[in-house]
Amino acid sequence: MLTSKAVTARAHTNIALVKYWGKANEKLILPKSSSLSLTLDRFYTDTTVQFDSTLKSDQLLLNQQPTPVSKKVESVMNLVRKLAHQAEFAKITSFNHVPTAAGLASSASGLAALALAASQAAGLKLSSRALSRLARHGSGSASRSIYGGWVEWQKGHDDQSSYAVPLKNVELEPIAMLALIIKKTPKKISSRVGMRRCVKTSPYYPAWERITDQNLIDAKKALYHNDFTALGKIAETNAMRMHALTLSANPPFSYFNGKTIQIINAVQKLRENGLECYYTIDAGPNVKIMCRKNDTQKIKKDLEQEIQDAKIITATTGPAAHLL
Ligand code: 2P0
Repeated sequence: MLTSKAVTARAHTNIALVKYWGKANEKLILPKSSSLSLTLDRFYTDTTVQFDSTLKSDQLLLNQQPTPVSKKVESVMNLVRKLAHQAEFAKITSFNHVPTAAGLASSASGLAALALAASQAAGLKLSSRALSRLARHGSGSASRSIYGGWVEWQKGHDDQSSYAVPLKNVELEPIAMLALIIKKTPKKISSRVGMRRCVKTSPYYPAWERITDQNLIDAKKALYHNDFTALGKIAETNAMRMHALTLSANPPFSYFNGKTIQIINAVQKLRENGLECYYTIDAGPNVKIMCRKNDTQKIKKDLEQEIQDAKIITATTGPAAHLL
């Protein structure tokens, strides 16, 4: 047979509240510390993989555009070929249901969807844990997008022991995550390069490792004790301390722009007015705001008044990666 069957998988993106920012092993993508995230319903990637023995290399169509195969995609595909003992290349068709101007990370959903679709198309039936490890080889944060809901990526110490696990029986009340999509400013420094620079040059990195380990313990406690306030405070300080690493790197850099700062101030004002919400920011200028589900409309309305031309998308808990 020249071609395998075509398999399509969907994986959702995730937002880390205790963030991954640094590798202990760059080749295997082992993180310096464990991280914790929520998988989101509104942002996802659909990816179809079909192996074809007539192809001379992997072919990628991303959002209907022929696109060069990135190192991240290549890592996952090569590992699938190794595990399946096969040499065929594949046609990969991927569509990101993440607003293009969003600057929201699509590598988590993209590489998780690829891991599931490619492994299935190659005839492998991997466990969720093995899938999480496979996705990790593409992109660290993709290891968490194999699961729905609250997820912990356990850093481990080698290829076998570094994978994500779903957090079961979480008691936290329903929350929403408002994604504020602000004008896209081109990202000059990728996450991969940015975190490497922080590990190598920020004198605060050892403090980050220490505080992140403690943040993870406390965030899980908050999840199991339904303590929204504690979780929000941890998320906010953890995000700001990650960004303090970029400011203290050499040469220094920042993912913030003016709008980012404006939104941070707006969140502080909302809290002063009695509407409890907390922000978190990844490797880009966009801000995500966490609030109780019941407060969503009020907070959205206030933010729309406060921040001009920001598009706000309300997300909540999303499902595990699955086949379509
Ligand atoms: C996270 N980020 O925990 C952190 C917080 C961005 C800020 O994981 O080099 O694309 O492929 O492992 O996963 C983004 O980095 O990096 C990321 P690689 P990745 O979500």
